[in-house]
Amino acid sequence: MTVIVDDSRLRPVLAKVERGERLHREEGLALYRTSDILALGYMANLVRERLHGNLTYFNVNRHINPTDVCVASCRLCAFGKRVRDPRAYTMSLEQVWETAGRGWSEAVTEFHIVGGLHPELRLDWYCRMLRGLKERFPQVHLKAFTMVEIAYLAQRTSIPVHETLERLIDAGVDSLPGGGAEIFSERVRRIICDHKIDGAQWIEVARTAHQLGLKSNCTMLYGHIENEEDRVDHLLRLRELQDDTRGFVTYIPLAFHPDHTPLEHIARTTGFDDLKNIAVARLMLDNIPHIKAYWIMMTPRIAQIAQRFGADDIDGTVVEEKIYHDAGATTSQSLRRGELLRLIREAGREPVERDTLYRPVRRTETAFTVLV
Ligand code: V47
Repeated sequence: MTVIVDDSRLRPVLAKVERGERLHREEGLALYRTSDILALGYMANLVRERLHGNLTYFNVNRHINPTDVCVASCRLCAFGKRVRDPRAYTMSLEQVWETAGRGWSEAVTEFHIVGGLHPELRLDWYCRMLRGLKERFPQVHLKAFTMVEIAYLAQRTSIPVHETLERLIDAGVDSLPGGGAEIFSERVRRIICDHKIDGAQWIEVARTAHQLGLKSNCTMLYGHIENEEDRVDHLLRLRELQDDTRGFVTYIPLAFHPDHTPLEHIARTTGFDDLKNIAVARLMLDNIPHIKAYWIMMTPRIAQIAQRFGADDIDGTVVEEKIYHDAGATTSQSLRRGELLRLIREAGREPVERDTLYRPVRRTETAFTVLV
């Protein structure tokens, strides 16, 4: 087949992709710097279909954000509030458990639980929350707490990170979500999230989690003040850790949403850049199995097209989303399972309902079985 690659800098990259060879820093930069979006899509789709054929994965999940109180005050964020802010909320344990049960009749297979860095909630409170969820919803996978929350809990409790993680695992954490990584460049972090753990610490918490047997996701926040070098370096640091631990399951590029943040003057990302970030990720992260086009963040329309640009996952039903909607997301807060099926089928892909660890799920309206 003749493939037209308009940008001549991409020809040697295409040859490597066809041979299944690892791409390096300079090639990552060339991928980010090109406008030849169709060549990027072609190459990323080649890798995606090699790994996953025609399948696109989704899940039936529910987000729970127990508190928006946060000591970090990151400029990138519209969700976190100071503890004395009258708009701030913190759920009681009963409210967390009640929220978990609210939503669709369709049984969820995953709770995605993240929140702010609350100065008064201790490890013990989180452990009781997890135990209460496991008692009430024993079949549901708990994907809970970013590396940033874990580092903060460990520091507040003066317990090492590995012991903090062991206690959370004992209380019911099954895996970790990918948020909070932002972008590892220290120059950029000083501006967008200066009170957060740095990139090296994020990587070390992830390494410890993986060594304890936990799987996790990983992310990169793009579309603010970072440049192409920052993006490529971020991907390479994730790839390097993955070479060591094999603990990452899915990578999710996250487009910066500026509304109601101190960085409101920054323009929103375009569909072009969103698709480019999916494609470059698929090409550079050769050791991370899945690339997710998070429909809440990139809209269902672009998430559908992303299934031809390197993504093999679209995320799930979500039910209630706060972090992106506080920052101006105009997407709906939830999609029904049937709507996800339609989006995937229209994109010409075969939908597979998965659990958090990508085991296929068989279901009726109100119950499910994970096929192992
Ligand atoms: O941790 C915060 C980022 C993350 C903004 O692991 C912002 O399966 C854009 O991590 N604009 C939350 N991004 C989302 C997230 C996620 C989503 C879906 C699936 C998974 C998974 C993880 O969003 C935060 C932060 O990194 N964020 N504020 C903002 N204004």
